[in-house]
Order: sequence, then structure tokens, then C-alpha cells
Amino acid sequence: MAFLQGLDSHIVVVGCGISGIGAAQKLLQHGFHNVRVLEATGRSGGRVKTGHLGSNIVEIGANWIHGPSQENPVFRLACQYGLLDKESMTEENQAIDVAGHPPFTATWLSSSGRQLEPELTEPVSMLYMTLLEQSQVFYRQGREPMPSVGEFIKREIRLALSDGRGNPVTAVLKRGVVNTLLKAECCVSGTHTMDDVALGAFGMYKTLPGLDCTFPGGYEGLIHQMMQTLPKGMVSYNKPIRCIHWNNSDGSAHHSGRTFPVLVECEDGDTFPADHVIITVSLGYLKKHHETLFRPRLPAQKAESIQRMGFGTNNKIFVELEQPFWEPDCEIIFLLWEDESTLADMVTDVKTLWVKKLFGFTVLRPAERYGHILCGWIAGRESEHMETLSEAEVKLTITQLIQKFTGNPTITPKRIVRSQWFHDPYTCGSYTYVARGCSGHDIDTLAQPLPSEGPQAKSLQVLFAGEATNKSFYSTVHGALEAGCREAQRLVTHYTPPAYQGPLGSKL
Ligand code: 6YU
Repeated sequence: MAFLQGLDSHIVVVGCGISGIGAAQKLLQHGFHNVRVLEATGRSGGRVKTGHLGSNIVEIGANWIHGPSQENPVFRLACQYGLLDKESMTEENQAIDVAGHPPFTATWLSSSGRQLEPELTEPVSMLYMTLLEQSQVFYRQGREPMPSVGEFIKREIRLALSDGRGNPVTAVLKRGVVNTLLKAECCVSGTHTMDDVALGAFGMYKTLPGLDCTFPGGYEGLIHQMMQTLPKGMVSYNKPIRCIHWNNSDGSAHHSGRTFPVLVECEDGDTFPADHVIITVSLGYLKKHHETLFRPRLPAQKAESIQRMGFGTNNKIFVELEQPFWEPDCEIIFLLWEDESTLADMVTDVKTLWVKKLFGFTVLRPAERYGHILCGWIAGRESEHMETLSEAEVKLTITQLIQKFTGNPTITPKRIVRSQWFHDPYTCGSYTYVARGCSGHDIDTLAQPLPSEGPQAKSLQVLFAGEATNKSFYSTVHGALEAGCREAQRLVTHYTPPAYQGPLGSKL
């Protein structure tokens, strides 16, 4: 009976990214019928966003399914909807374990316009990868020797390269390889510098088996398929919420003769009374707005965890060329600056040197589908500055960069398109990382429903989903989807009588 009454509860999901869609889908599957999704923008998908460069599709947001194998809910859905090519779905592909770093076929170019020999770049890359793997062991062992991944790697590299026997020119190049790889890791982690990423918590992120794959028709195809399962009209677009009044803080939450513990207030003045709200906005948005987004304000512990956790910027700059300057088998082009004499993954002057943070380009493949398109990657404050420049300015700087590194002054890109996630008012950056000084405890605290104490402690008024609330898979699409489903399941369990929980209840 309690369960049947529960199905009448009014549930508002804030945000129509994959986490919000996953939550709404699961609630509907379990019979909840008063579910409403409020989305600030005019589209679904949030950070899953497919755009165009000329007639080609390009991913402005998420790119890959990380770890496409059966444990990954995004992979399962993509297979179910028939969105992947055959090769990505093979057993062999699912079994490959790349530990989060696919072995791309690489070309290294230097700022003097020459290609570097693998004899130089490969041993340093291998050493670097070993250190990156070692950075993950402290999560289980504790007693990390340095506070951050960046400081740990740089210390070990200094020790390894300091025998003084080598040629000094080669030593500079070796440091350059490390700098480029650190800049690449800033993109993977979504941080300004690896010095900001906590060494003790780095290993908390779990990788799944499977060779990362893309969606031939665009990642947003997954969103469109999922949206088909929601009834028309369930999502209200262009409906930014201004404030969540919880714990009956706004005495006016009455509707159809009932009193509701929560009132969701939108920017346009509309209000939605609710029994439960699942909030899926990004950590970046929470950092910026949590003080005004909740009435009463968030408990101090939760607010502190939000501030401690990291949310950085990673942007892409897609570049279309008439002809490739890379070999047909090349999957990634690394750029090495020969004038960087110290180990560092940041530039000294963001405004004038921002482009030096761009670690290189991935090649969009296969060429028969994309033509000749490169995707440049740039993280951090340099990336945030890039967003403020006009597209023409970015195109000019990227043209000069490619000409310098290829030594060919005639190469001129046809067109470019870039992402601007930091200045997106409803995302405020790209994704979560475990910042120096933060731990899994902060993610648990963020994910804890409100109120967390007092007489209403178990009423689940405000629930927290989104990628930032997933301790194992933060920063990913599957992490976001799983978190949305987790919070929907929390409500299902809440209304399921104890007699139905356990093996039978879990099938509800
Ligand atoms: C992945 C990948 N990938 C590249 C880039 C980006 C991301 N990710 P959403 O923000 O989607 O939804 C919230 C909604 O709320 C949104 O629609 C808002 O408009 C709305 N909203 C906000 N405020 C509101 C308000 N006031 N009122 C109403 N609505 C409001 N993930 O799996 N593969 O290749 C990449 C990548 C450039 C920007 C990615 C990737 C991250 C995912 O895109 C992201 O996690 C999810 O889409 C988030 O979904 P959501 O629903 O939670 O929020 C060791 C270690 C290291 C750890 N890192 C390693 C992992 C590497 C991660 N890699 C990423 C790399 C790329 C390239």
C-alpha cells in the first residue's frame, strides 16, 4: 500500500543530461507517474553534445564510451539501440584492458618543425605511463609520498633523468615529452595542472575493460533514443531553476489539497511543489550557485565538499584540413615545445602563451567518414582563456601552430569549431576531478540526500546525482547515468515495503 501511495509522489528532476534522463526513465519503469524534468537549456543531453564541422559530425562534449563492456550501462544501451559499429561490440574488443589509456599510434612533432624519433619518445613515454599507473596504488595503500599526482610524477622523472650522463639536448627533449604527456593528462583529468590532482585519491577512479569506442552517428543519438522512452511533455525546456526550497522552508508548497516538503522555484517565477527533487546539475554549477540554489542553504559539510572537489575545463578545437600532413595509421599527434627547460604543465602567461597548453591532436578516423579532421585538446586556465577569443583568432593561432610544428608554412585549415564549456552558464567547466586535499569522503558527502539529520532525515527531499556524485566513475557518461539510476532506485527502495525488499524487491 505504501508503495502504491509512493507511486503518486511528485518528483522533479533538475537537468536533462544523461543522469537526469536515466533517473526519469527508471522512475517511470517502476510506476512513478508524477515525474517532471526541468531543463535550463533548449535541448537534452547536457555535456553529451554532437555538433558539426562542415558536413561532418563532431563531438563537442563526451567523445568515447570509456570501457565498452557489459558492466558499462552506456555500452549496454548503445548496443541495445544498435548505435555502435560491429567491431566495437565484438567479444575481443570488450576484453581488451587498456587501463584508461588506449594505445594510440603516435607521431611526435617538435616546435622546430621536425618529427621526433620513437627511440627518443617511447622510453620516456613508457616511464611516464609506469609512473601514472603507480600514482593509482596509493588509494589502496595510503601514505602517499606527495600531495599531488603532478608532483609525484615530476619528482620520479627528475630522479630517473638526472644521471647527468646523457646529451643535454636530448635531456631537454625528454623533459619536453613529459611536459606534453602531463598536459595530455590535464585533459584526461579535466584539471588546470596535475599538481592539483590528489595523489591519494587518484586510484579511486575505476576503469572498465573494453577498447574505448565512439558513436558513428554521434553520441547524441543515444540521448535521442533514451528520450523516446519518456512521455512527450515530461521535460520542460528553457526552464532554469533558481532555488530549491526544502524542509518546508517555503510555507506555500500546497497543491491539490496536499502539502509538499519541497518547492522548486524557476527563474521565470513558475513553481513546482514536490515530494522529492533529484538534482543533476554539474559540480561547476553547484560551486558557483549553491549558496543561492538551496533554501535553507546546504549543510556546511556538503558545501565544503563541493568547494574542495575539483571541476576543471577541457576543450576541443576541431580543425579541418584539405590534405593530411600525418601518416595514414597515425591516431594521435603530440606537440613538443623545445624551449621548455623545466618540468611543467602550465604556461607562464596565459594570455600570450595559451596555445602551448594544447598537447596535440587526435585524428578523427576513419578518413572515409571524416575526411581530414584533427581534434586539438586543451585543458585548464589556458583553455578558459581560449574560449574568450573569437573563432577567427583561434583559427589563426592554430594555423600558426600547425605551420610551426610541421615546418610547412602553406598548410591552412579550411575551418575550425571549438567547445566553450567553461563559459557555458549551465555547466561552468567540463568535469570533476579529485582535487588535492579531497577524498572519496567528499563524493559520499555530496551524494548524501537532504535532510541528512533532524525529524525529516529519511524523507529524501533532495537527492544528488550527476557524474560528480559517482565515486568510481566520476567524469564519465556511464558514471552520470549510473548516478541517476542510483538515486531513482533510492526512491524505489524508499517506497518498497521491507517484505518486498531482497531478491523479490530488487526486481520491482
Ligand atoms: C565519457 C568521454 N569526454 C569531453 C568533454 C566534456 C565532457 N565527458 P550534464 O551536465 O550533462 O547535465 C546536467 C543538465 O543540467 C544540463 O543539461 C544543464 O543544462 C542542466 N542544468 C544546469 N543548471 C540548471 C538549472 N539551474 N536548472 C535546470 N537545469 C539545469 N565522458 O564517458 N567519455 O569521452 C568524455 C568529455 C569536452 C565536457 C566529457 C566524457 C564527461 C561527460 O560528458 C559527463 O560526465 C556527463 O555527460 C555528465 O552528465 P550529467 O547528466 O551528470 O551532467 C585516474 C583518473 C582520472 C579520471 N578521469 C578519467 C576519465 C576521463 C573522462 N574523460 C573525458 C573525456 C572526454 C574526452
